[in-house]
Amino acid sequence: MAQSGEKRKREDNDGGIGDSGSSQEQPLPGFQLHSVLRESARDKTIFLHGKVTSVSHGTQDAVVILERFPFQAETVSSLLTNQPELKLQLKNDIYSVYHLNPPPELNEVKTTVICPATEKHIKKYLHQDLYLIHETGEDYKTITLPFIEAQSFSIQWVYNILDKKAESERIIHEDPDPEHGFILIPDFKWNQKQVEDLYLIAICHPRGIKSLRDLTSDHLPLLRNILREGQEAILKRYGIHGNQLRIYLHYQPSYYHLHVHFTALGHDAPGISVDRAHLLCDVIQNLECDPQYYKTRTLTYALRAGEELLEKYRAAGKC
Ligand code: DD3
Repeated sequence: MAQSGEKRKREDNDGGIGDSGSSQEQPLPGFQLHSVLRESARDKTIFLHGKVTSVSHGTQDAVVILERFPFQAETVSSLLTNQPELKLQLKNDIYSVYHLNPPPELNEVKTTVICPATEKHIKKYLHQDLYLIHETGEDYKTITLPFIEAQSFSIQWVYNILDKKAESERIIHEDPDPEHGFILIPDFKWNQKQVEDLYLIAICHPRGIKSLRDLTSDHLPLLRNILREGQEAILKRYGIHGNQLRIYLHYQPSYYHLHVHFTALGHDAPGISVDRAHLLCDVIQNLECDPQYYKTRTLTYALRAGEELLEKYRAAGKC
């Protein structure tokens, strides 16, 4: 049902985001819902698997993520001052509940589209039970690394950002040094309308550093640079100090090119739990104490049922 990894890679290499004029005119031609992959009432999000059909591409799988935007202080009062239509739901003493229909410009829904979506994209968003892995340095070499090398997940979008072929107008800060440099850019998850849910990523210029596991004391200048310059750039642009930021790496990451997450401390961004997030300041200190820290330590993280890597650990009798 899903496009092959081959096909996906070829399309990515054509240039990636923002270059295909036709898909911008009609991003989801003839969308038909196949299934709801996941939903969260708390996060006001729903993840859909659907099919789109066009003359040029035939029928393709699509993953569509719908999400309600947070309210913004600048626009929220106009919801109430411009004679809103309020439908009374309940009144009791001084307490009442209404349903308000916002004007269209204050009622937008963030819509993230992955198309063509591969089997892996679809699986990724399917709700599944989680299982904890305790990955030793040896497990990494014999199980995880071969899995990473065999998988066909394209990181063309990362290279598009580094090569200024996509999102170049969104760059907040760049240190162009090929060894210690990086690009700081708002993550897809952030609409940049309010700093309460600020979310930026620092993507490092050097290529081939897959994850935390590849880091040694050789990378300390790069990591210190990302920490310092990233904080400075965010203070300058958004007025948020380093002590109000959560700066961390994921293990496992969603994509195997070293990147660092910068999120607002007050925002419970996805992936900030102890089973995934590693504070950059701790990573730096661990490497200062032991240059081989991340080569040798057991790292613990959760995987979803049905994920290929979990199956590999099961087959090796490791969980
Ligand atoms: C991704 C992890 C990847 C769905 C979604 C996001 N920030 C990105 C392409 C461009 C980007 C990101 C995969 C993919 Cl929603 C599947 O993330 C991106 N550009 N996280 C930015 N700025």
